[in-house]
Amino acid sequence: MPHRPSVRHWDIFCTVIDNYGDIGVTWRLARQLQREFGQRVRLWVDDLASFARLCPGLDPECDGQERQGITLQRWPKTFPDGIAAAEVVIEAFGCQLPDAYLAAMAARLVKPTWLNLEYLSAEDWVEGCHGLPSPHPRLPLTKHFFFPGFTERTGGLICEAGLLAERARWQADAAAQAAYWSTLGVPPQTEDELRVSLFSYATPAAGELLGTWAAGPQPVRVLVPEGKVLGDVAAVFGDETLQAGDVRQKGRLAVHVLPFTDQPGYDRLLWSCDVNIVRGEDSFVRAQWAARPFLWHIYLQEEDAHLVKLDAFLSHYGASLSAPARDALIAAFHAWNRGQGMAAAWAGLAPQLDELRRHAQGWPKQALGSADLASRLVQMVENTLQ
Ligand code: TRH
Repeated sequence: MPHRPSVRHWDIFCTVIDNYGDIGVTWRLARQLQREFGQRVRLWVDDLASFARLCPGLDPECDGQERQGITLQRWPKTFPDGIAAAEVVIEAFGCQLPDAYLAAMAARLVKPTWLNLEYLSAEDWVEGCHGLPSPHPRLPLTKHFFFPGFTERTGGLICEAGLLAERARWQADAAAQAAYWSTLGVPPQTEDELRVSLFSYATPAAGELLGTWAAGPQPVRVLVPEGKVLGDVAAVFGDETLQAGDVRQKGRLAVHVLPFTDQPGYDRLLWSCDVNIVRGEDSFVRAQWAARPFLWHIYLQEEDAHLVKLDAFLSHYGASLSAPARDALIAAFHAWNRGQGMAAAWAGLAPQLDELRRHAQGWPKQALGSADLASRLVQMVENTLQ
């Protein structure tokens, strides 16, 4: 029988820099810690309006509220005095904890386990940095780095218990998928149609690929959740803008703009498409759990650091592919992230989709390894806080 961890109070701090990745990851993790490990979690967020997009029902005007078993707390510019520190403190993605809260941590008899949850990377150096301590210069506190990753010597990847089985059931259930498409106002998939979800940053690669599909031999239906790429999609049809509910057709291409949903809703979209185009960190991981071929629009970093990160992932993901499939995948990831060359890249990728589909099915178990991120995190906390 698996060991049940002690119930502890956790405070997770998250600043919304831009987009939804930081809040997407912390909200997902908070829910998993509560549901699967019985932990008591309070999530501090500086931008509740952004958070409300992926947590319907959240009131952005309300400073403190309970949603799905998690206490959601506005993280105000001036942090209130008198807040007691939790036993476990997660500082997400290097956000700076408020001084008043650090003082509360230092005042605890048993100092909290303090972790900096870092961004996901498949780069080799992550293994050497995962778990490293960083003592506070003044206070009797030590922060440890927690690096998500794709190997046993990292913090692993966020994946809820039972998710892969639930996804497999969904993908085997044609009736559930038909009902799903119908609620979105999307027609049933015809036998020869390719169905693609598109959630990327703005890029000319999107227009180029959609144009290729419009002029191509196969019907392609693209589902686009409202977001940054809509301008590029609109331009393909000569429109200024598009919004949720809009449907456009050009040649063999049909495009449906979908409303932004909650995270389980987005998972269903990924599970229901043949190919997914994703971005950032969290949707990138969810596309892998969807077990379908995907393209990753990586978040841009200074000095092209993101390209190193992109290639590190490709070398893991592509390791067991045949040379033609690997080359085609690398060319397509690069073209998308360069913002050009998608027509040629797609011509190379399309004949490899069967192999990529088979590969995508085996990948989740390999990527997860012995344990998911929340399990590794709880174990690390158990090891430090007896
Ligand atoms: O929004 P992002 O671009 O976030 C990025 C990255 O995390 C990046 O690494 C970080 O530095 C930057 O933010 C600040 O992409 P990401 O990570 O995929 O997050 C999107 C979240 O939105 C994810 O949790 C899935 C969720 N989502 C929904 O809940 N509903 C939807 O309809 C869609 C399309 C997404």
